[in-house]
Order: sequence, then C-alpha cells, then structure tokens
Amino acid sequence: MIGCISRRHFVSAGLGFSLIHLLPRHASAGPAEFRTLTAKSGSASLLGKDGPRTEIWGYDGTVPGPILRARRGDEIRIRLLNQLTQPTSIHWHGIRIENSMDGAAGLTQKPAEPGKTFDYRFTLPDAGTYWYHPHMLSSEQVDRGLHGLLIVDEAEPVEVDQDIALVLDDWRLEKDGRIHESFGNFHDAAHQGRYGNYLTVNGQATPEIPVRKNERIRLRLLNAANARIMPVRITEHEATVMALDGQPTLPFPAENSRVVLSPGSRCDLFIDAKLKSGTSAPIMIDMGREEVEIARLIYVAEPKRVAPLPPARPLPSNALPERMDLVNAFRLEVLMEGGAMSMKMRDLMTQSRPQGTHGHAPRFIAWTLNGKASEGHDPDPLFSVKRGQTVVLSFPNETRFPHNIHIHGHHFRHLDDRDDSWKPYWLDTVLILPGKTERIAFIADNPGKWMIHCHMLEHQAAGMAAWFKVG
Ligand SMILES: [Cu+2]
Repeated sequence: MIGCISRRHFVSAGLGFSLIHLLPRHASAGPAEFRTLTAKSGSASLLGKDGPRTEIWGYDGTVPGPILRARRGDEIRIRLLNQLTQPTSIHWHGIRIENSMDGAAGLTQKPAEPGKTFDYRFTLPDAGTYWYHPHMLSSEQVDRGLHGLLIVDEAEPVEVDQDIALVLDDWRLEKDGRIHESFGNFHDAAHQGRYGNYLTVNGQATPEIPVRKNERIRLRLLNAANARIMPVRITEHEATVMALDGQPTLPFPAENSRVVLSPGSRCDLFIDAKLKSGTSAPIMIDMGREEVEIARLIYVAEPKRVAPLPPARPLPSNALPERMDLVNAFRLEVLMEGGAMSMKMRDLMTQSRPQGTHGHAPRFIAWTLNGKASEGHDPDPLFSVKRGQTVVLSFPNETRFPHNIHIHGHHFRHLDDRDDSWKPYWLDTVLILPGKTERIAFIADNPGKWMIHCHMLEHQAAGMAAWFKVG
C-alpha cells in the first residue's frame, strides 16, 4: 500500500516563494524551423525548495514541459527527440488536427523509438488552452511528467491584466520524493486509476500568484493527472467561466466559484481581483475528505485601477459549426462496462494477458466499450461515418467508477439528459459518473482514424479505448 504523505508537512517544509511563470508571448519557434522538444529524464522540486528532488521524465527535462505558444492560424513545427528508454509519441490534446499529426501511436503513426525523432507540423485552427502529452504507454509516461501546455492566442488581443496558466498534477510519491514505481498494477487498472498522494501546480508546491486590486486575471487551468478528478475552488472571488477544453463558451459564473476538472480537461476563468493590498486568498482542491490549498492569490502593491473593469465580453469565436443535422444523425450507444465489483470483470479475468504491447508493464484487461476491450488500434473501428455526418453518441456508465471519454480530432456538444438540446460550450472530454449516461453530438468533419477512450489513463491501458473512422 502507498504510504500516505501528509500534505501539510510538505507545505510547511516547502512553503513556496516561487512565482508562477507569466506566459511568454509568442515564444515558439518561427515558422521556418522545427523546434526540438526532447523527451528525457530530469529532476524537479515537487516537494518544495528545501525538500528532496524528484526524478521525473519531462519535455526538455522539465515538468510541466515548456509552454508552446502561437497564434490562431499559425503553423507549428515540433521535432520530438526521444531520449527515453521507451518508445513515445506526442498527442496534441484538443487540437482539431490533421490525422497523421495526431500522435496516436499504433493508429496514426509508429512511435518514435529511443534515440529517434518524429516531426510534427500542423496549423492551429482554434485559439484556446490545449496541451500535449505522449500517446504511448501514457499511464506511465504522462504520470512521470511528460506533458505541457500548448496555448493558442486569439487573433485579436483579449483584455486581461495577467494571463496565468496553472497545470495541476497528482503524484504518487515515496517519502524520499521518488515516484512510486507501482505502474501497471491491477488494482489501479480495475478501480479508479492511479491516484497520487501529493498535488503540484506547475510542478511546484503551493505557488503564490501576485495580483493587484481591480486587475482582471485569466486563469488557464489544466488537469494533467492520470486519474484524479479535481474540483477547484477560487476562494473569496467570483470566477467566470470563459472557455472549456479550449473552446470559448458564453461566459457564465462558476457555481460557488468552483469548477470540476476531470483528467485532461481545461477551463479558462476570468477573475476580477477585489481584495485589499496585503491580503490573500487560497485556491483549493477538494480531495474528497478535505479541501487542500494548492496555490494562493497574494495582493501586492497598490490597486491596478480605481474600479474593476466592466463585465467581460465572450472570447472571440473559433467558428465551430452553429448547426448540426440532428434529424439525420448517426446514433450509437457506447456501453461502458467492467472494473472491480462487476460481473463483466469476472469474464475479463480469463482474458488478461501477461505482457503489454512493448514488453513493459503487464497489461490487464478490466474495461470494455460495447463488450470489447481494446488498446484503440484494432483492425475494426467502433464505427465509420462519412465526412460531414452528424454523430450522436450516448455513454451509459454501467460500472462503479467515473470515466471521462476523450474524442480525438473533434470537439463536441454536451447534450441535455432529456432531449437533443445542448449546453453552451464545446468539450473534447466528458465526465460520466457511475450509473449515469451522458450524450454528445458533433459533426465528423475531420477525415481519418480517431481514438475515443477514457482519459483515466489506467482505464485506457486496461481496455477502455476504441477508434472511429471518418472517410
Ligand atoms: Cu475510465
């Protein structure tokens, strides 16, 4: 069993004076050249400056990896150099990308073997907050620290005083700071996935965010954890939801200034700073039994201006389709079964194989979509549709655990329980609680082979994955 590390202990040991990184404007490589991104080992002060350092795997050896930043419509060119001991790839999560650049190893590309490179080159159709991570042995590779933000700026500037990214992560650490080597274990695979015992923001313990009264702050939140669902609460401030999974939404107030981020999902919030100089307000995550502080807004210096800004206008649209042909939609139920305490699990036990695809962690089968456990690159797709077809999928979760389904290459609408009306946002990942059914709709307008899988990465590795064809 994992030793439970007291977070309070580590907070006091590593009380952060580290500043959140302000986002650089357009710091990515120019269009003429490839920027090399090296997947390699490194170390990080996850436990604070005075704590032991943790050996991680990271892009350019850091966790999170470097923020890649470009403008909507730009082309980016990234050369992945693999200096790991395992094959790897990069998936550009949330980008409505050309299929061959999607990074789904085994489906859209061969992985980059150790010592080798893979070139990614694609245009960015949408402004917003996206991220990149391996799509190869990802439950281990993402967990060890391979992930970073891809921020795409709007064509016209958005009026905020500070633009701050918070990458939230959940680590399973030993007392000496080492990452617990319990990858690929059956208990995690068949239950809620690999939950950790220690949270970080931007790879740091409880960073401080300096703010001034009457500033408007854009907070870009990413849940980069393998499995933990993170309810995030901004205390003492109203938070307005401006974008979800990268795509702008009609602005709406977060209820109780709280948003729930499932693994892989993002939320852009606007916060108008309203406290006095010298005060502070913590940002909390609900861990189930208690809320823990993960970062803190610190009021420094004099007010930025005498009064707050007027209410924010919506972020500029990315021009996703306004209409869908729901009458003639292709409709499919995708039944989610398996996991601990299920009859399905008993059947699956007899099918478990001792070895994973590349001879690393043992591969267990614990979950199915429509009766089939898969790594997501079987010969047969879950479904095939013609380009331009409206697709409505429903996901009854007949397991005892939450799952969050991620769809590659497309954003989708989240449909109402009762009818085909939809909520005022687009998503690329949807959370489905046990015993519930969620329904989504999208236009399959991006040709190719696209993965559809649970983004709780141990579930994905243990069978909850498939692909669909748009042709
Ligand atoms: Cu799942």
